[in-house]
Amino acid sequence: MKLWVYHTPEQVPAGELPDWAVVVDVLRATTTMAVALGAGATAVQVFADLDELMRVSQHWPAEQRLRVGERGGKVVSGFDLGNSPVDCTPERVKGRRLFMSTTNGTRALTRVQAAPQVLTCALVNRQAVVELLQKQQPERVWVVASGWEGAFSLEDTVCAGALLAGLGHLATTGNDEAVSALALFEQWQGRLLELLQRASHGQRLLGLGQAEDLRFCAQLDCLTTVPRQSEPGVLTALT
Ligand code: 3SL
Repeated sequence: MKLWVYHTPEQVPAGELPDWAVVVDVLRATTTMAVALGAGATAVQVFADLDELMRVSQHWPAEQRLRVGERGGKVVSGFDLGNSPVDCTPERVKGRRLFMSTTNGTRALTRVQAAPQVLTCALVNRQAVVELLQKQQPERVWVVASGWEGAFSLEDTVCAGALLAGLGHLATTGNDEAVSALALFEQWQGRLLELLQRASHGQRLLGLGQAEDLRFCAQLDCLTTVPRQSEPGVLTALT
């Protein structure tokens, strides 16, 4: 198995696809997806565009849907939730489909949605994703970090490194970004919360009063749910 790491969806090579794509947005979209599906949400449907989300979700029964919208770290006005994993309690999400649009994470998913297999990964479900990769052994895997508006992010890169560390000798690195992601994880693995607090998007979220979200997202391997694309743009739980 060979892993390539891309720091942003824009870096992903045009006109090519891997066997598997693993999308990462530790703060906070892919953490929230793992929590919501683990808590009984029926699916998470992602949209790059808010108007399209409203258009599609209005055909869904109101009691079976939740609209999740985030821009700039804040809840989109009129939406039910704003991409905080701690809001996704079973009481709130069980039996419902989440219609979700976030600044970067949902865009990264849209970029690779044509790949034969698409998963999402965060620190919280890293080991579950490692185990799935160990079992299925795809040849070419792209780890696509969401970054922030086209720029590198520490939190997504450390998660890509955690994935490589978990795979150990089963995976070889396909590009320099993969080598440096592994080095970042090796350097910070005992201080993940501190790294998230230093990251620019971590700082942005702290400024918005989201310290609890950072603590939650910094936990390694505490969930067993793997969100997997079951149809284009729709993720369901693999447990
Ligand atoms: O960029 C994204 O997709 C979001 O996860 C950002 S936030 O953490 O919800 O602000």
